[in-house]
Amino acid sequence: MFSKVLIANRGEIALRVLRACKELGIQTVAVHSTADADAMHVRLADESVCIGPPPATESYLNIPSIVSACEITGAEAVHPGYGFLSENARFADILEAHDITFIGPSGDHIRVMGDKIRAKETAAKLGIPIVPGSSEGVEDDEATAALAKEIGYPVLIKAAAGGGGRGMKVADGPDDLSRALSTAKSEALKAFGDDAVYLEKYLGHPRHIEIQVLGDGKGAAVHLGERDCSLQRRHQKVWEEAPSPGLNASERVHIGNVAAKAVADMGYSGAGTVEFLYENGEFYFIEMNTRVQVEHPVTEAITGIDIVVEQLRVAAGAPLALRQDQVTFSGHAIECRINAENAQTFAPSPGQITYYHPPGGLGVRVDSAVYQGYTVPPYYDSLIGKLIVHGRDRVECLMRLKRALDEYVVDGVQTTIPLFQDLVGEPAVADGAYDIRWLEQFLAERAAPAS
Ligand code: MV4
Repeated sequence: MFSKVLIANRGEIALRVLRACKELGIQTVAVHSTADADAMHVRLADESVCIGPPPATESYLNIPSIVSACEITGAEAVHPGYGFLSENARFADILEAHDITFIGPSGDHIRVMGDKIRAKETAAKLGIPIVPGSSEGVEDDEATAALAKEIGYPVLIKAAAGGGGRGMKVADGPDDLSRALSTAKSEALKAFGDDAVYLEKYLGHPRHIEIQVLGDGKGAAVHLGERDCSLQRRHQKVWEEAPSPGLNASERVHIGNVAAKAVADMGYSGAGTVEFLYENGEFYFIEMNTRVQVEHPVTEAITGIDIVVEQLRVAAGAPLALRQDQVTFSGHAIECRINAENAQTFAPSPGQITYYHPPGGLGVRVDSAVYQGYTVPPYYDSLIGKLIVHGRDRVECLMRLKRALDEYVVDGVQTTIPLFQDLVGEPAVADGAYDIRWLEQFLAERAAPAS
């Protein structure tokens, strides 16, 4: 095992990784921007290095500064958390060239999955069902129109370098295709510096189902079941749960085994997530994430497996100690992302937390790096905490969630806690009868109620 790990992140995930390191007896190095000098991850780490000014491009995304911080402190490995450099293949390659272990998959696996066309092609070869569509990039020509006609409208144009929903354009019919293609291309060029786009059948009301996987890079892999992340606003997840209220037991076992086998065959190393859209009993691969995700605790709650500890073990060269039959599922878990935002408008609400009281009790976990007196800086994402609740079944989980939300007090900044208090009382949420369209529709109706 490593003796010293540098954590190239901030906020709750930096603390999450730090805790796993402590349990494994690993020394920790925090890095921080000048805006985060008072942050909890800096206080709790064994050592810390200031890596630049507040803008992330000059600090948390500053590769030379982070490599220097490793050399100064003698860190043997870097955990990137999520966001920032976590899916940057060049960063993984640079660390390797410096004999520093990137705690994650190889640069090549990150690169393949970062190109959404190559990701789909790879998934299809590995036996994963994909959304019907183009097998390559498309241009505005007769071949594209013919393919769209064959697949059937509506179709969706997506950026190859995209992901996260940016630059997607729907074409409802043939007259719409040329416009969708050209706007998608110009937006992709602007956002990613790459105008390659591809075409898919548009699914109207799917659920977002993702499978958590762990591979050891030596051909062994397991899945830890699915998470349902259908409740999103502007491509930001709001509420995640496991198991999905929309799947039955045989679908769950089937798609989990498909994902685990693919990851094993790829020789993938570390934690990953295989993302699907699920509609009318069918799964369609859309993307694979090659990092630990924000919502990993819901899987930890129902499996008892510490995903970050497993990432550290595998990165240190240990074979996967888990066999699929040792992964068991118990009960139900829900995560709410608590943001420092206005719960109606979602306007960011940075500032000082003047009073802070997180909830507790049986089945309640709060992953947060804030404390009373802490000032939420305006430079980064507005996540201030994740409330993860576990129950023996979904009904118990919802009861506990409602209670925990009522107990959570954050003064001085606005938070999205009131949104979750509304959501737990909504019949569609209580019944688990939602899809990827439901939340935006709910928020639109709530903002402008029909008279
Ligand atoms: C889709 C889709 C419908 N049909 N692909 C959005 C982000 C990216 N990861 C994939 N996304 C979508 N891809 C096809 N062929 C609808 C979405 C989508 C979505 C997906 C998951 C969760 C929320 C969403 C919100 C809007 C659109």
